[in-house]
Amino acid sequence: MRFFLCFLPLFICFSACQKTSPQQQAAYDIIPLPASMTPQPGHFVLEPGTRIVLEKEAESLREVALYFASVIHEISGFELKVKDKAAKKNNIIFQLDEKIAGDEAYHLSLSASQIIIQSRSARGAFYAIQTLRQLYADQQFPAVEIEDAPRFPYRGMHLDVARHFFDVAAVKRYIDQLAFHKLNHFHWHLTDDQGWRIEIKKYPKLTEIGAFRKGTLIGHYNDQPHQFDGKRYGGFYTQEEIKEVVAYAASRFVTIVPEIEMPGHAQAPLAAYPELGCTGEQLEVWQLWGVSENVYCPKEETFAFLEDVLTEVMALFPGKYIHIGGDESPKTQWEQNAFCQELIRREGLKDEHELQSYFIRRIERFVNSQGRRIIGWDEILEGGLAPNATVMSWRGISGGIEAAQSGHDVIMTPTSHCYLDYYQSDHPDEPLAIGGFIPLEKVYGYEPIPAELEGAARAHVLGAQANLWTEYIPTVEKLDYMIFPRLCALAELVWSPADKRDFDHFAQRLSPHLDRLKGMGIHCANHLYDLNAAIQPQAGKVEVKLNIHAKEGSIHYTRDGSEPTPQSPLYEGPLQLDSSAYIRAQAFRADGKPGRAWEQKIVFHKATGKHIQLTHQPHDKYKGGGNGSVLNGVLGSDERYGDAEWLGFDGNDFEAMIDMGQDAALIKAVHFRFFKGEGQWIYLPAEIHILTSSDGKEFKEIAVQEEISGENKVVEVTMPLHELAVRYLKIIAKNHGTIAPGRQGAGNKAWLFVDELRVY
Ligand code: TNX
Repeated sequence: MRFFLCFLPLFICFSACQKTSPQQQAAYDIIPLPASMTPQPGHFVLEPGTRIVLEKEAESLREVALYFASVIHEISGFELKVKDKAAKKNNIIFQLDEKIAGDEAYHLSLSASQIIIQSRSARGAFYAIQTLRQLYADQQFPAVEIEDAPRFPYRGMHLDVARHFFDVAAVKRYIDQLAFHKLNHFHWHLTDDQGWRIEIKKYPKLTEIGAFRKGTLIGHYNDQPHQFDGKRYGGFYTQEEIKEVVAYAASRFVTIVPEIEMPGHAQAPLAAYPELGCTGEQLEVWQLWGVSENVYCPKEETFAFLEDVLTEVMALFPGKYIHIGGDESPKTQWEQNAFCQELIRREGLKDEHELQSYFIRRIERFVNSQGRRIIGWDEILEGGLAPNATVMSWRGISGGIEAAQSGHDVIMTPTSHCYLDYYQSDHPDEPLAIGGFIPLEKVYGYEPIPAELEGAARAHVLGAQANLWTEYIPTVEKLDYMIFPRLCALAELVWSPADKRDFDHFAQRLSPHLDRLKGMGIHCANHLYDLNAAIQPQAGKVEVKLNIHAKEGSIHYTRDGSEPTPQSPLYEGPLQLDSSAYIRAQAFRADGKPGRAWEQKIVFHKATGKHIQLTHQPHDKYKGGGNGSVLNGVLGSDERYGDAEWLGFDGNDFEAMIDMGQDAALIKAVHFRFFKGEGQWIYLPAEIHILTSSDGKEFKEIAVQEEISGENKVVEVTMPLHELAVRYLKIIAKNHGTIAPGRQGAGNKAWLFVDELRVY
C-alpha cells in the first residue's frame, strides 16, 4: 500500500489538470499508440456506484484490480469497491483470457454501459490500466475497442546514479514514468569512477569511501582549464532501500537490471580498495568526467571481491540479467603491469583485449553458475564474446549486428538515437548537456532492428533502451527535461507496430500528453513550437526553410533583425537570399502564444551558396543540415558541435571540392573553423591542404598547413593565399587518426568536425 501513497500527489495534480481542461479531441491521444484502436460513439461515465468486478476465475488479478481502484480514487475521488458479481450496469470487469497471445497483451472493450479488460495475466491488465489512465478525462472514458500488445519484449530506460545521485523517491518516480509509458526494464547504473552507490555488507568501504567525492567539475569538460567546486558530494542506497525499490518496480511490472561496472569505470571502488588495482596507488573518487585510466587488475583477489559483490547484488535483484559494464576500459595499466603481462602469456592470450575478454568470461561463468545471465556494453565483443552474454550496442549498431549474427541476444541503444543526455534542441538557450544532438523526431525515427539482419538473427534483437548519463544532470527537474518528451518517442518505437509509426500523428498526440505529464508534476521540455530551420546553398543563393512540429500555429519573420510579431510577413515557403541578412522568426499559436524565438545572421562570402562535393560523407549522426552547411553563410555554434552547421567525420578526412562558378573568383584567403572536444573524442585535424584547378580534374596544391592547435572549443585557422582567380577549389583537412593511449577515446578513431569554410 505504501507505494500508492507515494503516488498520491502526482494523481491529485493529474486529476485537477484533467478537470480544468477537458479536451474532447484529445480523448484518444494515447502514447504509446495501441496496436489496434477503434473509437466508438458514447462515453462510460464514472459514478460513485461504479463497480470493479473480479469474477472467481480472475482471482489472480486481485492485486492489479486493487491497484486500479487506487488509481480511480486518485483521479476521481471515488472509492470503488472490488466485487465478484456485476451490478445491473456501470461495471468495470477484469477477465482472464488464455486465448490472448502474450503476457503483456490486453483487450479493452469500453462502451457506455461497461468496461471489459481482458488479459492472460496481471501484466496485461496493468497495461490496460495505463491506457485507461490516458483515456480518462472529466469523469468519463470515451468508448473504444482496443487490442494491444508490445512489439518488443525488452523496453528499457537506463539511469546513471553514479555521476549524480538520485534518491529512492526520485528513482520510484522514474519507475512510475517508465510503467506509465509501458516500459518494462529499468537499467540502474550503480557504480562508476565518480561514485559507488550500493551498500555491500562485506565491503563497507565501498560506500564509506567510494560513495563520496571531494568535488565535482564545474561547467563542461571541454571548458579548459578544469575547475572543481570543492564540495563533498555523494550518497548511496542501503540494501533495505534497494529491496524497497525492487519491490516497488515489481508492482509496476518493471524488472531492474543492476549494473556493476568492470573492469573499467572503477576508480571509486579502487579508492576504497586500492589493492584491487594495478598500481596500488591510493586514489580518490574521481571528480572529473570521462574515462579514468584506473581499472581493476585481473588478479585472483579481484575476482574473489567481484564474486562477493555480485553475490550480494544477485540476492537483492531477482531479475535474470546482471549488467557487468565492460565499456571503455583503458588498457594502459594492463600493458605496463608485470602481473597482467604474465597472465596474458600464461593463458595464451594475444593481447590486452583478449585479457578483457578473459576477465568477462570468468565473471560470466560465475554469474551463469548462479542461474543468471550477463549483459555487457558492446566492447565485450573485443577479444571474443563470452558464450551466453547479451550485448548492449551503444557505439553504433555494428556491435549489435555482429552479436545477433553470432546468435547472441542484443539490446539496441546507439548513441545516434538513444542518448537522452545529448542536446534535444540546437537553440542557444538550451541547458548545458554533454554534447550531440538528438531531437525528438530522431528518437522517434529509430528502428531497432538493423536492416542488415536477416531471418533468425532479427529475433535476437530483444528491443531498445534509452540511456540517461548524468554528468550534466544534477537535479530531478533537469532529469525530467532531458527525458521528456523523448522517452515518449522511445516508448512508442518499442511498443507500437512499426507500420503505424508516423511522427506527425505522434506530435499531435504529444501536445495533450505533455499536459497530462505536466499535471503529474513532470518538468517536460516542449519543442513542438520551436522553429526548425534548414539553411542550404541553392545555385549561388542561400535558401532558408522554416517549420514547426505542432500542427497548428503560423510562422512570421523579418529580414532586418527586427523582432517578429503576428503582423510581420507570414512565412509561406522557403526564402531565397542573395546577400547577407539577419532573419528573425517565431511561431504564433492559434491562442496568440508565441513559440521560442529564432534568429540567424547569414553573412555572405565568396563561396556562399556555391556547389560543394565531399569525397567522404559525414557520419549519419552529424551531417548538419546537409553538406552545404559549410558554405551557407552561417557559423556553427561556439559551444556545441551537434547543430545543423557542424559536419562530423568519424575517422575520415574532410575532403571537399567547391565550384566557385563560371567567372572564376579572385580569392585571397580561406578561413577554417574546427571543433575541439577531446572528452567526446573530437580532435583537431593533423594538417590542411588547399588545391586549385581550372577543370575540376587536374589539381595543383597551393598551400599546406601542419600543426593545427588551439585552446578553445572552436579553433579558427586562416590560410592566406596570393590573390588568384579560382574556378575549382579543393580542400583537404586530414583526420587526427587513431587516438593515442592516455588521451580520451584512446584506441578509437578520432572525430573531425568542420564548419563554415569562409573564402575571401
Ligand atoms: C559513454 S555509454 C559512456 C558513459 C558516459 C556516456 C556519456 C557507455 C557504455 N559509456 O560512461 O557517461 O558516454 O554520454
